[in-house]
Amino acid sequence: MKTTATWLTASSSGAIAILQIRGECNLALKALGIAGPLRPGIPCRRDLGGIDEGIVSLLDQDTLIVMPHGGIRVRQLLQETMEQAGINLSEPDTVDPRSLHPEAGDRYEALMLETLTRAASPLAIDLLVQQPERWRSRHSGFTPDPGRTRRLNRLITPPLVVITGAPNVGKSTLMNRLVGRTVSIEADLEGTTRDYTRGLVDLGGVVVDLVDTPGRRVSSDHVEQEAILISDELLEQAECIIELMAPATRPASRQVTASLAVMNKSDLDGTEQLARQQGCGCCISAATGDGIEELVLLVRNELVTDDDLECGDPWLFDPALESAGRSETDR
Ligand SMILES: Nc1nc2c(ncn2[C@@H]2O[C@H](COP(=O)(O)OP(=O)(O)OP(=O)(O)O)[C@@H](O)[C@H]2O)c(=O)[nH]1
Ligand SMILES: [Mg+2]
Repeated sequence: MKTTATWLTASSSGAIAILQIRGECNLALKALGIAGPLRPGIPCRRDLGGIDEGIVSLLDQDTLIVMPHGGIRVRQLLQETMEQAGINLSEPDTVDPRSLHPEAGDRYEALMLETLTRAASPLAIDLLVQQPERWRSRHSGFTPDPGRTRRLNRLITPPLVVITGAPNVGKSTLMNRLVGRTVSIEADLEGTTRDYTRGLVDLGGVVVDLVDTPGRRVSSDHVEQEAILISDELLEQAECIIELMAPATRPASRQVTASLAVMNKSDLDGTEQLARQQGCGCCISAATGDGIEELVLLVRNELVTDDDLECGDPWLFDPALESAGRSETDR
C-alpha cells in the first residue's frame, strides 16, 4: 500500500486542520519526531516536528490522523515534512471517500461525510445528513433531476452573485449592507467604485460569493475600464445577477440580462411607483435596510428553491467524488 497524506479540512485557514495519513504510518511519525508506540484509538497531544503542537491519533494500523492548528504556514510546513519523508499529498477528490472516512457505515455515509466537510452553506447540513437513508431507500429507476442537482450543489460551493447597475444607484451601499460592514466605498459621485470588491456572505442560509462592480458607464479612466472589463467576465460567470436601479440616476451604458431587477432608495418619494413601472422584483433602501430581508429571500430562492430543499429525493453527490477511488467494474 502506497503511503499518502490527505487534508480532510478545507485549504483556507481555520482553527484546526486535519491531515490523514494512510499506509505506512510510522514514516509520518518518524518524520514528525513522535517516538513510542501510539495506542490505536487513543488521541494524544504531541510536538509535531517542531512545527506546532497538535493531536495525533492512530485510528488503525494503516490510518493516522494529525490535527495541528489550521494556519496556512503550519499546513505548508507539515506538507513539506511529509513530502520529504516520501509521503505524497493526495487531493481528496482522488481518494476513495471510504478511506477518508473509515468511521462511515457504508459508501453513502462516506460520500455524505466528505461532502459535509466541503459544504459552505448552513442549509446543506440537515439535508446532507438525510442523504444516506434517502439513497438506500430510493425506488428502483430513480434518476436525479439535473436542475435540482445543480442548484443544491450551490450549497457546497458558494455561487457567484454579482451586483451591477448604473453609476450611483447604491451598489456599494447594498454590498456593505449585505456583508454587514464597510468593504466598498460609498459616495454621491459617479465612478466611486473603480475596482470590484468581493466577499463571502450568508444570504438566508446560502453562502454566496458576492461581488460589487463599478457602475456600467463609459469612462476615460484606464483603471475603471479595466475593472469594468473584469466585471463583464464576472457577469458572464454569475449564477445570479442583481440589477440595481434608483431614481434620478443616469442609465447604464449597456444592458445586461439580470436575474433580479431591484429598485433602491425606497426612502425617497416616488421610488415605489418607479419600481412598479420598471417591473422590479422588490424595492429596498440599502441605506436604511428597508426591504433587505425580502431581497435576501428572493436571491436565495433564485439560487436554491424551496422545492429543492423540501423534495424528499436523494441528492446526487459530486460525480468526481462519487467515482473517486472506484475502478470501472465497481461503478
Ligand atoms: N436616499 C438613499 N441614498 C442612498 C441609498 N443607497 C445609497 N445611497 C446613496 O447613493 C449614493 C451612491 O451610493 P454608492 O453605494 O456609492 O453607489 P454605487 O452604485 O456603488 O456607485 P458607483 O460605484 O459610483 O457606481 C451615496 O451618496 C449613497 O449614500 C438609499 O437607500 N437611499
Ligand atoms: Mg460603488
